[in-house]
Amino acid sequence: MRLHHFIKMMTKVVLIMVVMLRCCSGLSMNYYMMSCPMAEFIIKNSVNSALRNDPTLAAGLIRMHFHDCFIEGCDASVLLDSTDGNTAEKDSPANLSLRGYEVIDDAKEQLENQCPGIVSCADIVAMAARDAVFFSGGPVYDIPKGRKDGTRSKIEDTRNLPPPFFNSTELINMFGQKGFTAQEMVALSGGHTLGVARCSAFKNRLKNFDSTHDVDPSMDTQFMKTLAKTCSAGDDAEQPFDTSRNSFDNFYFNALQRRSGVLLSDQTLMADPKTRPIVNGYAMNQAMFFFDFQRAMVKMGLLDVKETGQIRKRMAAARDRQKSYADKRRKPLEFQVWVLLFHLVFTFPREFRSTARIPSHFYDRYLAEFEFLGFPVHDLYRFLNEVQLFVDLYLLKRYNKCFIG
Ligand code: HEM
Ligand SMILES: *[C@@H]1O[C@H](CO)[C@@H](O)[C@H](O)[C@H]1NC(C)=O
Ligand SMILES: CC(=O)N[C@H]1CO[C@H](CO)[C@@H](O)[C@@H]1O
Repeated sequence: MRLHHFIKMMTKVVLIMVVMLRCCSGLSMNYYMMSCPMAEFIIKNSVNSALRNDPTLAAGLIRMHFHDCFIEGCDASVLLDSTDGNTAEKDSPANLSLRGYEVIDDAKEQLENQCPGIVSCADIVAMAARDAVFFSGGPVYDIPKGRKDGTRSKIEDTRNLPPPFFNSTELINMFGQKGFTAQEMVALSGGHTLGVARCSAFKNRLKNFDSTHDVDPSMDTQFMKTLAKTCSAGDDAEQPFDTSRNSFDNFYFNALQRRSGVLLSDQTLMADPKTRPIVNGYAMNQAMFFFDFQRAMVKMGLLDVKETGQIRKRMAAARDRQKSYADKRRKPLEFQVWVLLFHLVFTFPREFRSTARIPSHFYDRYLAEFEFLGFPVHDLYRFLNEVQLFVDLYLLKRYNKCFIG
């Protein structure tokens, strides 16, 4: 009996999940599984709807995560506002073009309604970056959750960010200090497959470059003209890093091969024999870039994470430490049933999936992302009895309307 078999299998999965939850402190893939099972969905939904309106925000979200992690670890300090006598990271010149705060705020607001005080801003930033990568056509990957938010945000700390005029050696050193290999540094630089740089970040390459060259010799002459044209519109004029600024692909590395990298810190990766083979590899093999990028992002997302600390209520204000979150409000059961339903749909064995007539593009796209929800076993049985397990398209559509559309 297939149904019987399925229930038995699911019970096992749930048991394993419950054991996994008990075993580890600190960060984990399933960190919010019990305390805020909708966290992943809510964030993905905020990101997707914002990016559908403005796909250029994907770049902003990814860059935000990078800056957050490189300064004081991934602790959402990048989101803190300046106060009297303290100029925050946000307002440093290096951060002037960080964008996407509103997306994070929107997700946070919804999360506070669902499960107050549970999901940290640092985790939201990390998950939003991951979702932005996927939305733009990049790799899908899971990240550990459980970061806590920091309270320190100082403009001086932004000195830890690499400046656009760094050469390959300096970049390798700087990323090396954070524990990254040259290969990981190149893969992460591939984040520049999205977005733009403003003229102020590269105009030094166009005039009075160094004592022997007026123009950066590592740059293609035709591309030099393109950059010069962009800059004729002023310091804030934007130059896309590659030919597809909203699409996560390996065109950035192809541009470097054509000596058409926008920043000196981009082109130097091709100019330096230490990093050139990596650039060529990624330019030739997008899958390899995706694989390395995704792994390096997970690693970056773990930089100096704080496992003790606070969950900020709002992005801009550090939470009052005295306040207790012991009385975490649980979501209504009905809501959780919907979540479970959704998870079941995507964790169905293949035969069940076809029985349920779920369009295949649906689970192909999402399957990788749905971890099974941990529920006490008796709840699962009750649930299975209640809905009879048959999830038809009608239900799926209703679900979509609530949470995805
Ligand atoms: C290797 C050292 C890096 C340097 C020197 C660097 C520098 C810069 C600079 C100067 C800009 C343009 C800012 C502006 O003019 O407004 C920029 C944009 C950007 N950076 Fe980086 N970056 C580096 C690494 C990274 C990494 C590791 C990521 C993420 C994985 C990243 C993601 C981005 C994105 C997505 C943008 C475009 C932002 C937008 O269009 O709004 N960068 N970067
Ligand atoms: C990179 O920059 C450093 C510091 O400015 C310099 O000493 C070094 O020679 C440069 N390396 C290359 C390969 O240009
Ligand atoms: C948070 C924020 O956006 N800070 C600064 C970033 O850059 C803009 C545009 O220059 C400034 O207006 C912001 O103060």
